[in-house]
Amino acid sequence: MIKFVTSNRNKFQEVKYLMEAARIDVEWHEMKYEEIQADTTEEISRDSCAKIAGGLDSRFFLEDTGLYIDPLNGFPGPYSSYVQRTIGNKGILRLLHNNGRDAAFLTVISYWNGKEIVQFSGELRGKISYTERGNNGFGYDPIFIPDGYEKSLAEMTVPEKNAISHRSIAVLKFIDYLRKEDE
Ligand code: ITT
Repeated sequence: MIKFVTSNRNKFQEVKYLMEAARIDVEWHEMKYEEIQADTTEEISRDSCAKIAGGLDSRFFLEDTGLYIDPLNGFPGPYSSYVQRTIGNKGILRLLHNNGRDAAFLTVISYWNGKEIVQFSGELRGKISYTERGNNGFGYDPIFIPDGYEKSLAEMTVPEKNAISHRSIAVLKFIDYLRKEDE
């Protein structure tokens, strides 16, 4: 069994779907933790993991995700959580108005195996839409259209999002690692 530390039910749902398919038993450790302000998603993810390691008696992982918008020089990136809570998707659309729309999601998983932290990352490139679309998913999903698709992530089901997402790319690398670790 492995614990996933997150306060976000949707993240857990997406990850559980992938791990169950790989026959890995994952348990939701529902917990909100303080995140440092740092320049990269990698640093934030590692710092959070290091702070929690020692407090949990089993192996666990967590992940930090950021939305990086090219015409805003990568903003909100490591501030994605704060920006979603404050100006939200409507605020992002207002900020962009007629600018370019290229963007990427980046997920960095940090896994504490009892001795050290190992990281796995995944990226999804796409475009910020002109309006919010769809009722599925969470966070920035209604304004993100993956490259090669017409639908926003919020117009996709969990399996559709999982077939391409930043989170699933990172999780599949992690699953691969866990398999080798257990050999
Ligand atoms: P944790 O407890 O796991 O930290 P969180 O929701 O605070 O949950 P993050 O800090 O990683 O997670 O997320 C930063 C912001 O990006 C937050 O507002 C999320 O809603 C949003 N976000 C994360 N993953 C996303 C995804 O796959 N699609 C859309 N928005 C996402």
